[in-house]
Amino acid sequence: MTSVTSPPRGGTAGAEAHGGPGAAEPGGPEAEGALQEAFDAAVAADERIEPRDWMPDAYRSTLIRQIAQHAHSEIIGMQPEANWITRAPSLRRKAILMAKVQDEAGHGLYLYGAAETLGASREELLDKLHDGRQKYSSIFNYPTLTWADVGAIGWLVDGAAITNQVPLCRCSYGPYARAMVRICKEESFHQRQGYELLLALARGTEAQCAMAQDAVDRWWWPSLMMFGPPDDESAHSAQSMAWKIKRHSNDELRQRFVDICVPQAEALGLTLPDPDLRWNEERGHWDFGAIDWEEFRQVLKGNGPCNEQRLRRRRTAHENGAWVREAAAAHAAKHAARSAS
Ligand code: BYC
Repeated sequence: MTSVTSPPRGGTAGAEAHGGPGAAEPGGPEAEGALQEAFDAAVAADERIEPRDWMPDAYRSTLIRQIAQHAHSEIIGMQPEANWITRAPSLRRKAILMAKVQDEAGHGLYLYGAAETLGASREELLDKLHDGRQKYSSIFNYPTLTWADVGAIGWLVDGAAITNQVPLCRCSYGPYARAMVRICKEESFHQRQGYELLLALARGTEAQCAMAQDAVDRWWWPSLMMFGPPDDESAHSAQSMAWKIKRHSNDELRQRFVDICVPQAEALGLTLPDPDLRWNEERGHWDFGAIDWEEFRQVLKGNGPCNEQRLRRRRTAHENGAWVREAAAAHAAKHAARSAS
């Protein structure tokens, strides 16, 4: 998008939106109004907002909040699965799991990179994660008790993530949308590996099948919570949808996910732990039972089963990596000094 380029870098583009150069004082309230109008028109026309473009402060801070939370989820999300790398049951499973966990680190990097285009540095965002000022997804505060949890995470957690993230590929902010395209491709591989892992267990011995069922029983409800609070309690949905950051509401995406999972569970030969699950002919969707929103609130407050452990481990990893960051900075400074001389 070029029409809302801010005046310092983009000249008179904003004023032109108001009827030609000179229509408004650069930087004055009229110019600001013209920029806002051009921004609104670009969003309405489904154009992409790019880093150089003018954008309302609240749009910028909403994006930073959501992208940061997403990036944090990716790197904290490495922990529950990494717990099983040393105990994967075969070399093949170990190689696949290592690749998946590395992919999550890569997703974190794309997303921190997208947040940097909005003026939020990675250091600042990590500080906010480490001292609890920014959130990460509730789902990663649950423990991975058995090998089948790796399958359940792939099938359900990555499945929920894809359902949520595919529409984000059409997000109005260019760098976030483009990062999501690549992330979604990798997430769909992750989802398939989880499904295939669970299928192998479900078709295995009685004990393996029971382990798969137990994992699905524990991960189903927390996966539904990944989509966020119900629409009537979602603080940001309406504005984010108006800005075309989010394309669907939390409840719409949650329903879409349930509709996808029911036939998949049947194909796996596993049961979803919800006695109220039934097809609603009139709605053309699966009805499902009540979600325990008190559990969700507690997890968000830091009282989930693994909140403390996840953050402690993240802070330790960050401290242990300090020498790498220092060495990289010293290396970059040396090269900059050399090229300057
Ligand atoms: N957990 O107004 P709402 C992955 C917060 S990782 C924690 O509906 P919004 C993967 C919300 O932030 C996938 N917090 O908010 C990695 C807000 O609090 P603040 C992670 C939640 O932003 C490794 C408040 O509740 N995906 O794929 O409009 C291995 C009110 O909510 C949660 C993303 O992050 C939650 N579940 O909508 C495997 C996707 N839900 O910020 C897989 C990008 C809500 O006001 N994010 N909150 O303090 C989004 O799409 C949106 O941010 C949400 C929430 C749908 C999550």
